[in-house]
Amino acid sequence: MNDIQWYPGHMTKAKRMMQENIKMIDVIAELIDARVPMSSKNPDIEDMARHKPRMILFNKIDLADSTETKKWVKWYEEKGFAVIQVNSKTGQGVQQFIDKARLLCKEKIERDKKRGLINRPIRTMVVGIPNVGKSTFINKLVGKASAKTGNKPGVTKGKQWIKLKKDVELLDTPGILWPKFEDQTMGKNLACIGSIKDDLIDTVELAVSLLEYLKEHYPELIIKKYQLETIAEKESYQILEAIALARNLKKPGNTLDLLRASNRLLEEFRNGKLGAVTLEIVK
Ligand SMILES: Nc1nc2c(ncn2[C@@H]2O[C@H](COP(=O)(O)OP(=O)(O)OP(=O)(O)O)[C@@H](O)[C@H]2O)c(=O)[nH]1
Ligand SMILES: [Mg+2]
Repeated sequence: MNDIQWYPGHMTKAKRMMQENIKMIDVIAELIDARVPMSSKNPDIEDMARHKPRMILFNKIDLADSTETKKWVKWYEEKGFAVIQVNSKTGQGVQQFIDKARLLCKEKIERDKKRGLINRPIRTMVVGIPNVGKSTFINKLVGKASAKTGNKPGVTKGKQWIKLKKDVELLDTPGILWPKFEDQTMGKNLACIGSIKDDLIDTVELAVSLLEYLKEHYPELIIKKYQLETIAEKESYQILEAIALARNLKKPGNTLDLLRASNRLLEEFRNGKLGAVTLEIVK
C-alpha cells in the first residue's frame, strides 16, 4: 500500500493548542479504539501526557472481540496505566470515569484543601486520534449533546470546555495523528477504523488487506455476513469479488464493482455489522 499522508496542517495546530493548555490540566483522558489498542495510541500524546495523571479509555468495546480486549486491558494495566472500558454510544462504563479521575487527582485535591481551596474543579483534557469517540464520550458523560459528533475523522475543529458537575470540567479536543508511522500496518489499521479520510487512501487495497486479516482470524464472520460457501481456498481478492457478487454490485457491462464492494465492506466493518473484531493481537 502506498504511504498514507495522514498529517494535515490542522493537526499541527491542534497539537499546539493541546500543548498550550496542558499546564492547567489535572487529568488526561486518552481514548483508544478497542479494535486496535496499539495503533490507536498516539505516541505524540504519550509524550505530551507523560507527566500528568492519566487514564486510558478503551472505547467502542462493543465493536471489539471481548477475549482480545481482556488481554489488552491487562497488557496496559501491567504497564502501569489506569484503564477503563467504555461504550460511549450506550454509556456502558462511562460513569466509572469520575471516580477514577478523582482517585487520580487525590493528591492535588488534598493539596488544594490544605490551601483552603475547596471544590476546585478537576480539569480533564479528552484526547485521542480522529473518530475514536471523544465527543460522544463527553456527551454521554454530561448527559446531553454538548459536543458535535460524526462517524468520520475531523468533526471537532477547535477546543471546547464543557462543565460536567461543579467539580469536573472537560476539554474536548480535535483528533490528532502523528506525522510518521514505523510500519504500514498501523496506517492500515487506522484507515480501517475510519480515522484517516477515505479520499486519502485506496479503499480497494485496504479492503483486500482487511479481508486477508479476517480470513485468518474471523473467517466465519465473512462467510455468515455475505452468505459465502467457503473462503479457505480463496485469495482475499477473490473474496472481495465474491462479496461484490453476493451483493450484486456491478458496473455497466456487467463486470463486478470492486470499489463499491470495498466501500461497503469497510462501512460494515466500521459500524460493527460484521461482528466484533479486534485487528491487533497481544504479543
Ligand atoms: N459502536 C460505537 N460507536 C461509537 C462509540 N463511541 C463513539 N462512537 C461513534 O464513533 C463516531 C465518532 O464519534 P465522535 O465522538 O465524533 O469522535 P471524535 O473522537 O470526537 O472524532 P473527531 O472530533 O473527528 O476527532 C460516531 O459515529 C459515534 O457514534 C462506541 O463506544 N461504540
Ligand atoms: Mg470530536
